[in-house]
Amino acid sequence: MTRIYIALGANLSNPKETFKAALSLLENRAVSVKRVSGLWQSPSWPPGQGHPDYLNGAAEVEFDGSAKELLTILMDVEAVLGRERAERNAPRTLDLDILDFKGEIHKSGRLTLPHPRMLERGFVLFPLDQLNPEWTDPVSGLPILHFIARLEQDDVAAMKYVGTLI
Ligand code: PH2
Ligand code: MG
Ligand code: MG
Repeated sequence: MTRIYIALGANLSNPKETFKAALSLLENRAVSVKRVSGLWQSPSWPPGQGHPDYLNGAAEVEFDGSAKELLTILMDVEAVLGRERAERNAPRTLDLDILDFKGEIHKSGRLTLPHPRMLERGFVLFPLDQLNPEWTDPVSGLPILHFIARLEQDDVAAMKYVGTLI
């Protein structure tokens, strides 16, 4: 296990094709994709904005550089695949977030590790749990099941499993 996990998200154009393209662009940039979770569809969070549903997944990758170097690569791949940086939570063709980088804890302008809101989101926790049910939060040491059990029942019920990427 590399303990580098990336979240995939998209709610514009063709998310599944975008994810495939993103993973192959990552491979071209020295990010080796080890495993990909199943894909989950869920309403855009926060609710009530009328944005399209998201497709989400997660990938375990291997990478020899730093977390910041990985972030630069993720932003580059987002840009290549048409991501426009609009306001917060705006619909997007591709969102690549570092969830966990080898258990590092870090806070700077561009990068917060582990990902700040991941523990409250079923669309992050469900795919990560598929990749590694033994995952623990680097900050609290608590296991992923602790956070899954804390999710709102409505949010859990809205998570729809839609199969694998390939
Ligand atoms: N990402 C967001 C905002 N809202 N909602 C869902 N369901 N899935 C996401 O990945 C997501 C979101 C901003 O990154
Ligand atoms: Mg995000
Ligand atoms: Mg992001």
